[in-house]
Amino acid sequence: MRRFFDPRQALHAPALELHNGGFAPYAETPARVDAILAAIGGTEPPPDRGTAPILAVHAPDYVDFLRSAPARWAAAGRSGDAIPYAFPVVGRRTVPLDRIDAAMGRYSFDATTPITAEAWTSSYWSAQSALAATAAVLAGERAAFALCRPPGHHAGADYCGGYCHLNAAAIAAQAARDAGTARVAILDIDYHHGNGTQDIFRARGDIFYASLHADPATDYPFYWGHADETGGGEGAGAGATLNLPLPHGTTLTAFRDAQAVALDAIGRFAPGLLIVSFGADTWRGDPISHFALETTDYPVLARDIAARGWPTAILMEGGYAVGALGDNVAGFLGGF
Ligand code: SP5
Ligand code: ZN
Repeated sequence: MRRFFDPRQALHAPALELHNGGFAPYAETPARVDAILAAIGGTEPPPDRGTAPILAVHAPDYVDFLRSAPARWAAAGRSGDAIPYAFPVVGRRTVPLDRIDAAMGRYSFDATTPITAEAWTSSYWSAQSALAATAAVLAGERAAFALCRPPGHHAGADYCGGYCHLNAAAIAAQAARDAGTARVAILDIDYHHGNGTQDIFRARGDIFYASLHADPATDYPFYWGHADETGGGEGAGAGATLNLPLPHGTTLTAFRDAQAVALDAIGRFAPGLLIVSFGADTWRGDPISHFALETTDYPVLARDIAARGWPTAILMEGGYAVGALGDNVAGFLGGF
């Protein structure tokens, strides 16, 4: 399987994140990259397809903000990573975003996603890796992998959050549509609900989004991913979103059954391309998650997906147990 990654994706390295009322070491560390690379062997750098495929998904003002926020933070006299602290939730309205803190809150949905000086560069190349894997599949490869780090599925069209700045899966799905694939399905098996991906496509009927994740009644991101969110907007998106929340302690049997439900729904949609948002934070020892999958479960899950026969681009999302991450990712790719 071809595998894509650019070394610039490892530059983004926030020091701390807000966690349970204090600052804790940032879980989405570039050490994740080293662990995965050591386990899967060599990768190819993606070609540079520029900002057009990113702007096909993300708002231009949001992209401008991501690129300029670190300099604005420094110009305000701050050291360290840019982190928001005030959000326009109450009385949401349009205001001038001249002060960096107003802009930070406007374009973020949480305070766990610093915008470092390298956030744009790393996220840009993460998106390029996703585009390269998708292009390889559209050109005839059975499957391809993009080591998308930073991850993407929490980022919306105009907001960051959940360690994500650009939504690589959404950018890849839209690029496939623009290349002529009529129907694209996204299967999201990260521990967390992919709220950004859902938001970006929720009103559309041409891109199906199915997600298995920890029940948002107990887990981040709380405000999305409930079973009654089935897609919407004016008509076309109704029924093109499928959320399958799962309880803490979920093991292979229940996860595999839920994945089969998602795959059956995707089968009825009949996609020309499948994009898998793959998170290894479903592993039993993940430091921020509460499922109980074993390393030996990942090849099983991957084989179930591969058996459906759809051309498939596999994109990395979460997974924070660095010591087990390489085996879990290599196992999934090997099983596929
Ligand atoms: C892509 C992805 O998996 N994003 C997950 C974002 C989860 N953020 C909320 C959980 C915060 C846990 N913070 C732990 C800090 C430990 N040092
Ligand atoms: Zn996750």
